[in-house]
Amino acid sequence: MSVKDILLNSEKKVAWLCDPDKTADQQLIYTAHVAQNAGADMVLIGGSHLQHNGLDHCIERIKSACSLPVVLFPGNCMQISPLADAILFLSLISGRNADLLIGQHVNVAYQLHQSNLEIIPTGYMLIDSGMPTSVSYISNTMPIPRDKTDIAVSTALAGQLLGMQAIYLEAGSGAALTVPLQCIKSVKEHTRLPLIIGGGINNGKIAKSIMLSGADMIVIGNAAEERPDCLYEIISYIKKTPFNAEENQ
Ligand code: 1GP
Repeated sequence: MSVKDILLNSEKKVAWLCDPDKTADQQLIYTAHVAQNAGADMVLIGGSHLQHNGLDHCIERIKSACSLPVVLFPGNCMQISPLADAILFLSLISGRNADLLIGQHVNVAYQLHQSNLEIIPTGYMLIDSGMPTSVSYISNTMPIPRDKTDIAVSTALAGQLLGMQAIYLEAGSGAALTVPLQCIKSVKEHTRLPLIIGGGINNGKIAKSIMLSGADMIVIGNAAEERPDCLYEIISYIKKTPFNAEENQ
């Protein structure tokens, strides 16, 4: 099954986000086992700022430990590896930094075109989480204010009209405040693309409310890095929940 098919199916999905800088080999292999056994749907790999060039090595380790699809989640055009299965080809549509809207993409377009990677054009949107995050600093962009749901909806719609195949609402790695539920609800109501939510999701209760608000997939990074077994708790909470949007009102 392609990654796009997984994103489009009607199930609620969970991705483990692996930061190749922060995960030692043993923990990487352990977390990959846990992700698979807990019922995660895919592994994302990348980050807004990597200090080491360990991407290939990391993907090899993950693939030796689990059979989940590995999807690149690149912070820049250096984070490309042919060993992955797919790439979220992110355009930072909430920002006005031309390099992250189209510039980095031009740098890798030919390489991607020649590769076997499945390409998933994704509208990437930063939502303010109450304090500066690595991704807002590194990208040199301002996130969309938390209460400006109308701007988030218009931005996501613009992404859809431009031909994106998924929308990712990002609060930032380790965010104290996740993407507001009202923002998730409104973007979901007004668009028809798979909706991915990440940043600060660290327990089953939060994960469930985000799913009930309309997320199709949530991304768990920091929490799994600190305590890999939390994936069991979060995923079982989600997979056993009958998702009825009215429950969250
Ligand atoms: C960050 O959305 C991801 O890009 C995941 O965030 O590390 O806070 O889970 P966390």
